[in-house]
Amino acid sequence: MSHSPTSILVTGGAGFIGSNFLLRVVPHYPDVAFVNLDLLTYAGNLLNLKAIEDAENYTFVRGDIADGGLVNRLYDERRFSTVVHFAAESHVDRSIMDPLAFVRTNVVGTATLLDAARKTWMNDGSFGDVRFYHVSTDEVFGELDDTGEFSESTPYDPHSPYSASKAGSDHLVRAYHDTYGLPIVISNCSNNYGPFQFPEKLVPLMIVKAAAGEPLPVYGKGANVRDWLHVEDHVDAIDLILRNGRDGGTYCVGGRAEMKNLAVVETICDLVDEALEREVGTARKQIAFVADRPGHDFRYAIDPSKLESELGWRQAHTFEQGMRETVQWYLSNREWLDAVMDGSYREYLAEQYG
Ligand code: NAD
Ligand code: TDX
Repeated sequence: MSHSPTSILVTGGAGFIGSNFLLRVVPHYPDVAFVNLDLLTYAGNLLNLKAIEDAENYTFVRGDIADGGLVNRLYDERRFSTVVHFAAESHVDRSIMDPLAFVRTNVVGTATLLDAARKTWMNDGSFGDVRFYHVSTDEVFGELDDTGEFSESTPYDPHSPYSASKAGSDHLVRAYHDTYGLPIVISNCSNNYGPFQFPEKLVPLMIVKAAAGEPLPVYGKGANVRDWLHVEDHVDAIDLILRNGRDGGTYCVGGRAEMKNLAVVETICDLVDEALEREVGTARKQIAFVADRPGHDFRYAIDPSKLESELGWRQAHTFEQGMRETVQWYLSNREWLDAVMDGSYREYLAEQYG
């Protein structure tokens, strides 16, 4: 059953994936009204949205998804047909240092949005053409050893406070569907890379540090494996699932691009050397193996075949080309980098790496 959005609440639209989503859909659907609700934590940045900030079909509201008064008022006033829920605390290392912040935003915040949807959208005992889209992660499935892939039927087995809080939010979304009949879809995606990612995550952190000649902190032996997907391919999948995914359905999204962390870092090193016209091999000398992340999941890999066969999704970026463009983007957007690397970021880095 397809869904035709008329008015969309996007949460966390100033973050990495949310801003890439808005940059694509706001110009693409001029007849759809978009409200971006974002608290602007350290990870949210309105600079990401410069290209659409004056669009007639776009409004920004600064606020907390766990603030029931604000959320209920927005639903009442704006009569959303649709929620696309990105807002979250998203960094695993931070969740180890401050787990309760993750429970608050990821669990309580999601529950607040769901409950407002239930109350506003239920009319004479039924829901019309409305949809709550929950953006989630492959980390809810736990970790794999050397073989196998996660799919829609993989049991949940989260290990970090981040992934446990995301698993909790997924369960709540499904509970609102099963208990109240709230129309929902969920997608669980692998690691994203691309423009506008806060430089605490592996890819932008390594690009920035490689270019600056600083040590590149690789956890453990760099043997952990992640499955990489360009953020624009994720955003494409979200738009497709939002409109054409089955009610109550779950979709796994991944890039079929599994790599050991060390190989990702070495690729970035060589691309940075090339771009800065240095001798290739220079940045690799900066690699520094550091203490492992506690509870570090060994391997993630996604089988996206349901999304491919049911909805015809195909990724447009290869890892090689996507990473080359991403390195170029960070090296040529110094102004953006300087703006996001504010005091709190430096403090955090100092805390993490001394
Ligand atoms: P991000 O950290 O870059 O952005 C999160 C955004 O949410 C920020 O703009 C922040 O200001 C906002 N936010 C945080 N707490 C809030 C609150 N209480 N109220 C309102 N806004 C709040 O995250 P991201 O990487 O863009 O991830 C977006 C979503 O996608 C998350 O739900 C994450 O779990 C999921 N996801 C991310 C990846 C990835 O590789 N980055 C992969 C799969 C799934
Ligand atoms: O400095 C580092 N050194 C390092 O070796 C950092 C920041 C990371 N790593 C390792 C840890 C992981 O194995 O690189 C891998 C990727 O790390 P992150 O970029 O922190 O991502 P990850 O922990 O895999 O989680 C990401 O993908 C799933 C996102 O942050 C989540 O929001 C998403 O749900």
